Amino acid sequence: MIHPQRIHSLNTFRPAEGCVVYWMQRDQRVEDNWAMLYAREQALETGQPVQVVFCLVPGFLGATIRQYGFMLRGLQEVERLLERKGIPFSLLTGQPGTVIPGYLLEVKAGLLVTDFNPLKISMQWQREVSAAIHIPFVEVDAHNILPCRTVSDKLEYAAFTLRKKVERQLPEFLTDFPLLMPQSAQVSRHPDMKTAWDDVYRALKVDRSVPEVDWITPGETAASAGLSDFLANRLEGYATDRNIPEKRGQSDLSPWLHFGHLSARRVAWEVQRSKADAGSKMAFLEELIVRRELSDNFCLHNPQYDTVAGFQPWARGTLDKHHSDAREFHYTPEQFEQAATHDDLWNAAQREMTVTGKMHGFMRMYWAKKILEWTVSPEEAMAVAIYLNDRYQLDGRDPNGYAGIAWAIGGTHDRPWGEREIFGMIRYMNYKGCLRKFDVRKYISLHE
Ligand code: FAD
Ligand code: FO1
Repeated sequence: MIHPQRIHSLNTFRPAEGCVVYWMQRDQRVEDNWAMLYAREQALETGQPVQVVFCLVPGFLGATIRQYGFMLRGLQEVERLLERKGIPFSLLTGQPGTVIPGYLLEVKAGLLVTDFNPLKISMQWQREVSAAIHIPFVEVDAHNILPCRTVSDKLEYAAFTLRKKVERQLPEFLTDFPLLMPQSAQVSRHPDMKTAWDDVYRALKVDRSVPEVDWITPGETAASAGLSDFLANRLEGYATDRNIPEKRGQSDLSPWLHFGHLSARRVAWEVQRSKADAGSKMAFLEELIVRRELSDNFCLHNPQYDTVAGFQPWARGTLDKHHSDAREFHYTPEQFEQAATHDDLWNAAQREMTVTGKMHGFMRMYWAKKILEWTVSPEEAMAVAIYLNDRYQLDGRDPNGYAGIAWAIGGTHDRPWGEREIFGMIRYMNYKGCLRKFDVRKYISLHE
């Protein structure tokens, strides 16, 4: 049932007696989750119970209460939905390398399953846990439609090289999900065994100066409703509307995709079957499948994905050549953060992000490219863009963000363009270009 190419063994221990534990990280949902289905399947095969654990790590990549609040409410629903399936859920707090091994001993686990995440921090957690356990440890790619480790075995330079591989393999992987089989309530959990979510929320050591947002509800039930709303109202016309920042032409699915409340495969499955115009379906699937999976490929095969060192040689060369070009404007991280530049369009995009937690996709390109233009070096530009993106975006701290910022500032997955000041041959974008493309005044008025 689970495609073998989704499964990646992290050690060579043979299965031992004991329960199956799914250490949930990136794919924070019960249904449509290949890692959950694999853990359940292994439990059925060995006649053992399965249970789920999530390790709450304070200070994850600079996340604030905006992201942790969203995530914790989504996890509360995970616990509720698992309860209905007779599958226990436990929330641990601390560094995974410290708390997971002890937990596995306590519950006498015989197999540990986790989901796939190409970010360095998650790979580090995986290594630390792996070094401290003596039971089989298996990673399942529950995030990508085509498993990242096998759709390509190398760093892809552009969408077109990955697209060919995606098109060839898609039919094999874009299959439907089976429902998660309930298990007879193992340990009928004592009510006070349930997670004290309010206490967890209050006790969490996290920056609370970035307010939570209320335009989107976390969790897999709300995500599924959000998908239906997009399919019914915004997929038609997506091909043209998605690049008009003053319109709500995008799906607004990224926060749920980032936290795994929604499976990309579910989205692709429903989009393929929708009656919307073919151009919009194709444009959307290109973003959802090729662009998104290209980001995972970028982070898996290029550990320097968040630095200038991760740029292609041609890009590093051209930016070096223009390293000391005069900058007409220069802003400090605080001025950027307060949307205090000379550019009213850039300021509006920054405010959209700080207020709503989600900047329009088209504006993210302009936003990041101007940071390159108004800082003293590409190194400073990367640091400022990643800091602001991951502090304010609900969908931040994601491979899509590191790939998107590297695209904008370092031409990753792009080609060389005509050479100019500061940018060298990195694609340039400017205010005049925006005026030609959309109603700048309208967009600015929406984000005063
Ligand atoms: P839609 O247009 O509805 O697209 C649907 C889905 O397709 C998205 O949720 C996403 O999973 C995928 N997708 C769309 N565009 C891209 C893209 N360019 N690259 C990769 N996947 C894509 N995306 C994030 O998830 N987190 C980030 O932190 C992030 N930072 C970015 C920073 C910059 C500088 C740039 C240029 C892009 C960034 N993106 C990021 C990619 C993209 O802008 C967002 O995924 C998209 O705007 C999310 O909104 P949506 O779900 O409504 O998009
Ligand atoms: N993953 C965890 O396993 N534990 C956490 O405490 C955690 C916090 C967190 C906060 C913000 C955020 O955007 C992501 C967070 N993640 C956490 C990771 C997330 O679920 C994904 O694994 C990564 O963002 C990779 O996409």
